[in-house]
Formats: sequence, structure tokens, C-alpha cells
Amino acid sequence: LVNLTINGKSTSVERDTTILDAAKNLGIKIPTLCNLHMDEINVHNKCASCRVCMVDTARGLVPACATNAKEGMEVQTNTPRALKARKKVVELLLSDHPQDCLICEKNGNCELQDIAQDLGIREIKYKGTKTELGMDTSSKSIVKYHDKCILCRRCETMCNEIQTVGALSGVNRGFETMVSTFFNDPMTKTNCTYCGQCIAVCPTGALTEVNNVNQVWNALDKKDKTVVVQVAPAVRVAIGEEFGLEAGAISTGKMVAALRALGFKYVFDTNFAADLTILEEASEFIHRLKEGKNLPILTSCCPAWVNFVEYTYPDLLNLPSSCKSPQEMFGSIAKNYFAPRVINIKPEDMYVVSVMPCVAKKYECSREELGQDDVLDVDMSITTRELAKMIKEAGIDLSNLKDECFDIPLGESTGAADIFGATGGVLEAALRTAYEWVTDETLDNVNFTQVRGFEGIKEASVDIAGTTVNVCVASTLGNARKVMDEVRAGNSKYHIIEIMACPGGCVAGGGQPYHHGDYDIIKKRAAGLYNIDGSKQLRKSHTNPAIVALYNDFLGEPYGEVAHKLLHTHYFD
Ligand code: HC0
Ligand code: SF4
Repeated sequence: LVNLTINGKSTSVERDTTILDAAKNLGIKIPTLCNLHMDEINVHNKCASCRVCMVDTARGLVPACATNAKEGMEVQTNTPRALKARKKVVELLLSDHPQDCLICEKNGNCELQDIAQDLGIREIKYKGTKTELGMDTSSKSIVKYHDKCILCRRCETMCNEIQTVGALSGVNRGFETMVSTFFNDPMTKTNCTYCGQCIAVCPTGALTEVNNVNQVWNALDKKDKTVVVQVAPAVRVAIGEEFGLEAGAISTGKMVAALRALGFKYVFDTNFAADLTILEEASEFIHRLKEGKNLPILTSCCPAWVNFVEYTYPDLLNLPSSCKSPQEMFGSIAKNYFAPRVINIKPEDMYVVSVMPCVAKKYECSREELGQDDVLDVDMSITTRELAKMIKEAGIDLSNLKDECFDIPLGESTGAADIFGATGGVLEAALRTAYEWVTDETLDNVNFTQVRGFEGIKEASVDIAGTTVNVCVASTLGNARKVMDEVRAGNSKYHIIEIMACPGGCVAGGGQPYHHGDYDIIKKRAAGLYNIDGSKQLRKSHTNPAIVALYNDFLGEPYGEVAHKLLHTHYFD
């Protein structure tokens, strides 16, 4: 341990602790733009490029993020000299920035804007040439606005170290330096998976989702369309953050009320389709297990993971479940069952919007194979943040709304569906159903706690009617790669593998309210989902009465012919 003082307060920290982290332990905030430190998921972005965290020591000004605490050190974070240096650094950053905060996608959520405000910057002191590198709007999911990039390299850390995709890296030198793709190609020409983790950590408006809010308003305005909305599991425990509620606050009822107030004709739940996915996926698993073929089965509901497996493991495309994701299953059932059979309209006269914690879902719903006869299952996918923008635009204060319920039947769900939004949840939900189906016994304790929590790779063995089923859960694409390399090498003992691209699952999705590097927020959201599950009467997908009725009235058998046509898909190498 080393002993030091920061602003006169004594502390002892492990050797190799930075001044920045030592100060954090003392509750002293030193501002930074580039540093990002989330131990839980091994994120350590320490590029020390922004120099905002300058602090005063006996040796003069040093960057707190790149200087280790030393025995007897006396650090002052707010001397006039430190503040002046910090201000100058931010002024220089602003001098090469578009300065269009009022109309920026990130307005109100930008860390550069916040620091400029905190430091009381009221003029752009340095004026000169600005970099004009433009925008990449090629993808359905991500907008890259180079001129807003402050070269903090957080996105690179997420893309290269955590996701191991390597779509983004620093290129060129000096004034021309930019974080870009290989040959500065458009994102669509790279192997970007659209996981959105670069967006989740970008401090400015350099990386944002494609904003589709206006398309949704336009759809709501069309008299000839029945506009239906579905909401993903992870949204209900995060949207409240945009309206001053605690992370993890269960806002389902308020969110439904807000969606109805926005004008959606039917407010439905992706959870309904998550339950449906379990029936199809558990059937598919049992089928493969009996045949002893195409194991391990890989979950296929995370679209960034699907992109990753298509690019990276084209030789293993027999392994992902053929199930469409719940977002897509929902759209398919809404258009091909609910529209013609329940409300008597044509599929093409229904417009399905989905609210997702994810930006890859925007790309997913545009995939041509995910529809019937040229009618896509889902018309538009917006993020949790975009929904919050719509609610604010309409002048609605979500936090004060009275709870309302989802419409039926596509709004009914069990607790198994809620936990889809946290890493391990899909697998746990699948086990609850597979266990009962295979053993014909009632599963009394439905909590498979071995697959819960934030470890990047978790494994467990479950005895199902005398067969040991080995399961694995991976979150982040880097962890997926580790697991999949073993599968490819023939060393894997697993029967089922759940993979989610975001660290911790959809609760940490790239479309969620910004967490600004505070991983506790993600944990609280996941806890919220497990609370919902725990409080529900029905916690096994196959006991959802609306799902049972759907099979009886329309689909026939799980994994049967109609289900195959509407609920399953295929992959491309
Ligand atoms: Fe997820 Fe999903 S759980 S991917 O993480 O499976 O986005 O929340 O909606 O589709 O249900 C995201 C979250 C979903 C889907 C579901 C799955
Ligand atoms: Fe990398 Fe994901 Fe960002 Fe694509 S979306 S550039 S894969 S971090």
C-alpha cells in the first residue's frame, strides 16, 4: 500500500493505483473525458489523450489518469494552476469542435458539454482551421460524425479489446488523426456488428444511433396504418432514468401509459415473443439433443452476435438456433396472425415499431429474410433513448403517469421473458421449459442462479432426466470468441450456449440511457428485471396462456410447419 493525501484527505491505496482512482475512492471527482474504467467488465481505457484531469503535485501539473499514487504524495485537484490548465485544454478541444450543441444528437448527454459548463467556459478563445472530416451515415444503426470526435479512444477500447471486432482504430497523424475504419471505408463495408458499445461510451456526439424518431411520428400520423408498438424487456428498467427515476426502477406501467399517449393503437410486449422464442428454441434444442446433431445450440436473439457469428464463424452456421429473435417473432405474429385474424386487416396495413435497448435491432429489422412476401416483420426499431425523446417532445412527464397495462393478447408474458434482458436470462428461461418438457415433472425452484451475474463467461451443469446438460453463457463478443474458438477446435463440452454482445446483456445495450462509465447502473437494471420475474405468478414461458392459445388457434405444434415459416430463419456466410 502507498499513503498519500488528496486535497488534504489521507488515503492508502494499492501500488499502481492512479491518482484518478485514488481520488475516486475518496469521493473526490477529477473530471476526465478519455478515461473509462469499469472493473466488472475489464474495461480500462487509459490513453491519457484528453489531459483534462490535470492535478497539482510537488512535481508540478500531472495527468491524474496516467500518474500513479506514490508514498507521501500530496495532490491538490483544484489549485488555480490546475483549473487554468484544465480550462485551457477544454478550450482547445472546443476550438476544433463544431460547437452546435443546441442541435446535437447528444445535447444534454455530452460529457464535453458538461465539462465546458462546469468550468464556466463562455467564449471560444482559440479560433482557426477546423478538421472537416464529415459523417458516415451508411449504416442503419450508427452515425459516425468525425468532426465531433475528441480522440479519447474509448470506442476503440470497446471495439477492439472488449468486442474483439476491430472495426475502429486511430489513423493518420497530427491534425489529420481520426478514429476510423480500415481505409476509412463506410461502416457498412466493415465487419462492424452494430453492437453499439462504441456509442455507449462515446463522450460526445461523434457516435450516435441513427435517429428514426421522425419516421415513427410520420407513421403515427398515417390514417391508413394501424401502428403497433412492442417494448423489449430491458427498456422497462432503464427508461425511467431519462425522467429522473433510479436506474432499475420498474417503469413498465408508466411506459405503457406514455406509449398509449403517443398514439400507438396497440401497446404490446416483446416479452410475449420472448416466451414464444423459448417454446421454439427449447423444442429445437430437444430435437437436436435427441438426434445428437448440431450441438451446442447457440442462442440467436442478439443481432450483433448473429452478425459476429456470420462474419467470424461461417463454418459453424449450423449451430445458431434457427429461431428468429423475439423482436422479429413479435412482428411476424403481429402481422400474420393478429392483423388478419384478430383485427381483420392486411399485414401490409400494419406498421410495427419496436423499442429496443439496442442499435443492432435497427439493422436486424431491415434484413430482407425477416418477413413474409416482401412485408418485413418489423418496420422500425427505435432505442430506449429515442423513445424518451418522443415522450419529452410530446411534453409528457413519464415519472408522473399512472400505470397502465399492455394490450392483450400480445402483451401477456411470464417472468421468464423479463430476464431475457440480462446475461444468462435466455438460458435460464429455456432451462425452465426444457426441464419440465423432458422430465414431465414440475420444476419447483425455477431460479438457476448459477447462470446469473456479470461474469463474462459462466457455466453450469444441469441434470435433466438423467442427462447432464452442460450450459454456458457469454456476454461481450470477446468472450463469445473465446468460447467459440473452443467449439471450433472441438474442445467444447457444452450443449447450449447463450451469447449476448453487450457486457451484462441487453440492460447494457448501446441504445440505453447513457451510463457514463458507471457499471452500477447496469447492475441495478438487471436487478430490476429479476425483481419483476420474482414477483410474477407465472415464471415459465410454456405456462403463458396467450402463448398456449396461439399454438392452439394458429401455430399448431412448437417447431412445426407454421412455426417454421413464420418464426425461424437462416444465416449467411
Ligand atoms: Fe434484448 Fe431480446 S432480450 S435481444 O437482449 O432474445 O435488444 O431487452 O428485446 O429480440 O426479448 C434487446 C432486450 C430484446 C429480442 C427479447 C432477445
Ligand atoms: Fe465496434 Fe460494436 Fe462499434 Fe461496430 S458497433 S464499431 S462492432 S463497438
